[in-house]
Amino acid sequence: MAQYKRTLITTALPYANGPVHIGHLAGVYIPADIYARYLRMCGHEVTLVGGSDEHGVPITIKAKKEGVTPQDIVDRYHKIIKDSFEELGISFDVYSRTTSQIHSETASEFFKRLYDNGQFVERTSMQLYDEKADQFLADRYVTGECPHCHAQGAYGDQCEACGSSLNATDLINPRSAITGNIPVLRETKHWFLPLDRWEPKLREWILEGHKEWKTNVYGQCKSWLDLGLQPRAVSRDLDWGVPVPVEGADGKVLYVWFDAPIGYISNTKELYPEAWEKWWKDPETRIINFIGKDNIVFHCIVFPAMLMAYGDNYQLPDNVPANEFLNLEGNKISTSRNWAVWLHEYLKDFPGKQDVLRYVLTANAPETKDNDFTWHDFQQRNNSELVAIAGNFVNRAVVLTHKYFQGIVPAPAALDDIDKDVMGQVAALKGKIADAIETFHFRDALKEVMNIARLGNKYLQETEPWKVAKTDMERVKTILYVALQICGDMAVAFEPFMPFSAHRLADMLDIKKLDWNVLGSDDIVPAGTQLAPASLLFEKIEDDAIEAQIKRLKDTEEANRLAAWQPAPQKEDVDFDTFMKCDLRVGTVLECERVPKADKLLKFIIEDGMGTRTIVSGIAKYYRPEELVGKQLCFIANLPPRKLKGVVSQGMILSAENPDGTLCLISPSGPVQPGSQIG
Ligand code: B3M
Ligand code: ZN
Repeated sequence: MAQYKRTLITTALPYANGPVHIGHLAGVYIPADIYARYLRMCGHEVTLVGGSDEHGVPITIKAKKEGVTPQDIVDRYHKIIKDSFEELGISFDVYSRTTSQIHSETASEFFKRLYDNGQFVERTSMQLYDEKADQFLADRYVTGECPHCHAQGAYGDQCEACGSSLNATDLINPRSAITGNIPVLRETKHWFLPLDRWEPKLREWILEGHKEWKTNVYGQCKSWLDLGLQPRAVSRDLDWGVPVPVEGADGKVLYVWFDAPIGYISNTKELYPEAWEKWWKDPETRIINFIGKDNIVFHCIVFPAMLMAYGDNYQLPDNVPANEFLNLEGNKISTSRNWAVWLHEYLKDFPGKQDVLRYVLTANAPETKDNDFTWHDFQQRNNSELVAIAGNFVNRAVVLTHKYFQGIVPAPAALDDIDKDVMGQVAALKGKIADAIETFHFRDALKEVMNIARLGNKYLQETEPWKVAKTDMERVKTILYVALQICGDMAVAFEPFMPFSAHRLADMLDIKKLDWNVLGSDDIVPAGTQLAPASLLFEKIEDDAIEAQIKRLKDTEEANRLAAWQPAPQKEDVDFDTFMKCDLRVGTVLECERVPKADKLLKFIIEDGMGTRTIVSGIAKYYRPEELVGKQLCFIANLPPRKLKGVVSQGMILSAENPDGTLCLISPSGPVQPGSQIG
């Protein structure tokens, strides 16, 4: 890093068509924030850039569904996203939006320059068109069968089942997402960025120049490059986006993936109207893009090709540490299916517990493979790691200092081996943590941070100041002095990961500034410092809070199941004679009772016109026996008798099953003579 003067850190711009969830946080925003905070603490010049991606088809679809304008949608979600990031402590220097004027000017100018310099090819092609809606169907406006994995419901730009990126015209049996109509093909003109022209340069830059990139990133780039790059359309027929700034482009806007990465530039401009260029065009600036794995190709191939095509000394990213995905309780996180832990809701449900979420999502970050978030793991990590290890150590050190020395940090006598040893071990962790952060291994880094607290606990366990206090107060002074230095180390090392707790701890220890360079030095909390009263850094999370979250997910699952319910497909045809063999009749319930030891079964005695018969039916969960006596029901009379839990059933009562699995008995709509046939 030494050869760089400054680092520009960008974070993928979340679409403003919904709030952000834990998958976004674990994949992009928390790692980026850790990295930015760490570099700042080291005294490095850093800018952390973010913003909402407010263009693209999903936003217009949502607006249509709700009967509002796309601007209403993005205004709503931009605010939720921005506020919740802030509350979580993501330390953006700027968080802006792609509907800002500075962005549309910047994106427009970018396009215009490429256009003027002959960097595009113009192509007329056939695109899907919805005649009823009277518009072209770009990207997510079409769904259909994926040509690769044959999943249904693939989008016109991507199949979520197999992850392949698609052109709308690749879909098998395409349907308009607006009207459900079968689209037709219509001619339209678009501008394409000929990625093939940049392929040799991209190959060299990535495959030769960036072997140090994460294997998932490098590997994805390599397979794209090995397949051969094709020109990519950078415009769309849509009325939401940055208008294409050339003659004859009415009704066309820049493709969202063309304008969104330019958002990194416009946001930097907004932050530094005068000085922005040094963050983009000075080779002494290092650019790092934090993204999720589905954005790799756009950041490693398309955007760099755009920057190369623009020229003017724009710098390419130095690293693109993309993460894999985080799942939730074993299932893929999904905005449309509401299968997510939404940040703004978490902040409401767990006030003051920002650091717990930051901790759990880092400890379990999907850095090398997809990972799973579960509420039980969340609770467990809070209770047995944050509370039991970190909180407990700090509390013991501070409480004992208050007990024996009125909260004034004692001056140590000469250090024993055990004291030097623990301080040496903490100092050694500093290098490990720094290395891990600088190579984007935030999970490992956090593990080492927690090891500082583990060392502290072990040290107190071994030195037992509460026992020594009975015989040797001088020794207690040294022990608590050392323990408080370790608390100070924790405050420093916590800052990038858990800034709220770090600052609370720093306040408790009266540390004015959290500076990475003092980590592991031996006088972070000087003797004579007056400590604030001990306060708990972390609190236990009780079962009921966790159960409430799990219940919410179960309710979501149920709601999704109901929403997805479809009648069973019609059975094969039967001929009339076969149907007529089935003897369906009406009967009157004379008696009804539960079948012992079978919680589902009711036993009916039915008057069937010819006498009485016994029928056993599995509907006990939905009816009380006494409410059925006297009712008329329909049954099949000519099934062979069957023994159920020791009772012989002479037929089957007809019922229908609702989507939620509840059963409903079928009765005639008026009185019918028992034994009458149905047909
Ligand atoms: N909005 C896609 C996404 O949220 C997109 C990222 C843009 S980064 C320039 O996955
Ligand atoms: Zn597929």
